[in-house]
Amino acid sequence: MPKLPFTKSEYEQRQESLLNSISKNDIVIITTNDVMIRSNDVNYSFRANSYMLYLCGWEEENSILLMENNGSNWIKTLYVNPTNTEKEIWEGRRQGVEGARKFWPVDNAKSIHSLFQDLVVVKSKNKKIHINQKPKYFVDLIVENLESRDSFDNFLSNVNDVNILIDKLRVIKSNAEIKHMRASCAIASSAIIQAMKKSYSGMGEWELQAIIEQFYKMNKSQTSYIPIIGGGDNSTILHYKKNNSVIEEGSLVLVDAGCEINGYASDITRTWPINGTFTKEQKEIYKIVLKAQKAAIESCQVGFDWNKMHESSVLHISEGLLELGIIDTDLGDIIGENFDGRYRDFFMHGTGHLLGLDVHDVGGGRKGDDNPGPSLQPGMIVTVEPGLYFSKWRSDVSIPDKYAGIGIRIEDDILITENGPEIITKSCPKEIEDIEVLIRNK
Ligand SMILES: [Mn+2]
Repeated sequence: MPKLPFTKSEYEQRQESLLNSISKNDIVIITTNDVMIRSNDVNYSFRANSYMLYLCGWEEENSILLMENNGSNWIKTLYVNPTNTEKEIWEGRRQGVEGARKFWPVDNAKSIHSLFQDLVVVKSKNKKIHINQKPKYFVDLIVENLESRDSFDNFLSNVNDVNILIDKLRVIKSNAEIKHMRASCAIASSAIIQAMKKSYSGMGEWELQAIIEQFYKMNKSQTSYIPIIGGGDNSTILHYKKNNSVIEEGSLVLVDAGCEINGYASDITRTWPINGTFTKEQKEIYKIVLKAQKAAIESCQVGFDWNKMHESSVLHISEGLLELGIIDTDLGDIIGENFDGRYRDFFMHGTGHLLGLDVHDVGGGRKGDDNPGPSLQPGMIVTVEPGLYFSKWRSDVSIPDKYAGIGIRIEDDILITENGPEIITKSCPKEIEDIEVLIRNK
């Protein structure tokens, strides 16, 4: 019997919460993701769409969840790949219609090949369709059945975006979701500790990546994004992922590497000296980022505006830049009127994001988003990750020589609770002394 990450009743609660805000005359369609080709017959590993995972935990490709009201009840039907011996010999066993109906939190299951005919009926009743996305496999399923020159857009014209309604639910994590998130954070924290312990001057960035990914695999987990392992000047590239350079003696290495448990992501960053001892300059910058990060975490209080954490970290980053003379002007100029001041030369990203089934989880809230975030509520999980980056190669800003090649980011995952912020990645050290002891006493 397949084991789903949540109880049937938890999935049903999520479905009901969504359907409460949908008219009984409408239908909801949740599609999963496309299978993406890597090279000829080789595909990228498939990951189901997060909305599909959230509403029913279905992980197979080429599937649709359709929810329609019959006048008194919402009927939830999963359209899936039917069993097919020939295909299963090559691609692996399928749950098929029977498995989906028996074990998944839906009322009914059908073959994906009958979806089109059912949609024709839906269309004839002129129902509005709320959908999460229109991936290629879904468009193809419809277009290949169209007889005339009718287009997909003509066929499915009465369509509405359902995501924002589900996002409101996904933003607040249930106790069971928090349990998966804690597990994900614990594995990622331990993996980074392993990487710190095995650090030595002259090792390859790829070796640290291998240590971390091995730890994930050994714990039946996987990366939630391509790890960033940047030694020396590579630590200043925000989304560096080549991970193919040697980490020279005296360099810092920035490691941003989260994992995934039952679809739930962790996202953690630590920066450390590869030889186990911070230089004076590395310490100076590290202390600024750490102070900013701690202040931002303190701003993760119930009811606080989302932007407060960014403002807290910007204040400390800016004060630090001023104190070290890296930006030589007044504090107001560095912070800027709308927090768009000169600090952005060296701290170019936001302070955090929501975390959940997606690493950059739904729910918005980041400055500049169309959907201004809600104030922080219990059950939200956010990252807090200020950084400072001084690239050697940049000519658009002036960087003191002694700081060139230093990139530092410190990132923890924070659960918002009535009792204040809870750091769920706290088992991973971030104090200078603790990191040094860990690397030197390996
Ligand atoms: Mn992050």
